[in-house]
Amino acid sequence: MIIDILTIFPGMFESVFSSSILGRAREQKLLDIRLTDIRPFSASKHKNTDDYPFGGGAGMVMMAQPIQDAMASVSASLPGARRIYLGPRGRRLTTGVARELAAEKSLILLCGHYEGVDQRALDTCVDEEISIGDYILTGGELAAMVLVDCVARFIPGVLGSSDSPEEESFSDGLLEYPQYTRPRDLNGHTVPEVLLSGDHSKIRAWRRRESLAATLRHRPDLLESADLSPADHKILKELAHPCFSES
Ligand code: 4G4
Repeated sequence: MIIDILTIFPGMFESVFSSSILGRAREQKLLDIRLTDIRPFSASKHKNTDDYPFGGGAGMVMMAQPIQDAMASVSASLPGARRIYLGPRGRRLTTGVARELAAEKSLILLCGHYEGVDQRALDTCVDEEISIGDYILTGGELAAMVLVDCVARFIPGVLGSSDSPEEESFSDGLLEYPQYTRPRDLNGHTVPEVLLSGDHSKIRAWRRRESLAATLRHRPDLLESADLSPADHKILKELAHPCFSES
């Protein structure tokens, strides 16, 4: 997959995209991340990318011209790419959206700054707006990094073959069960016995119960759309009314 990011701060992305799983995915050519600096596309003498808002008010607005020209240049090399603007008005980024975007051959991400982007650039250069959550950032760059990280996990081969994105939190709509590694005893804090038992069906059942318990406790709203079996519903009933369950 090719992702081209249009930004006035290309330097912000270096370490995030070179580390860990994203760095490996790029080395393996599973992911080609390109950074396009918008500033050189400015037609103004001093390569400005922002200007005062018509109608007055505080702050600056990103000019349409540099964005339109940068987008035209990048689009020419990536015909058919989905052009996404990261902004607080957008459709919320979820696991489902990430899975959908991971199926694309290429994406172009536009990062806004200041008070936002001249509406005419958005009208002519962008297919959709996506938001990573209900809060305001100083720029779209961090949102673009979050989107790339989240989407990359669904590109086949990016996670090791034994590690599936579909086994993580949210893919069945539940929160993750607790994880432990060595030592077995950390200053008296021990690992749950069942995980040392070697009984894999018992371990699976314990983990499912822990996922259900964590979801009920921390995000009960998720249970409404979660993928639940009759056995799961029985466990949830026990968890909600502990005094009625055996043992
Ligand atoms: C668009 C309009 C994304 C983009 C205004 C970007 C939050 C998100 C920006 C701005 C962003 C999000 C500078 C306010 C850049 N903030 N929730 N900031 N601002 O995905």
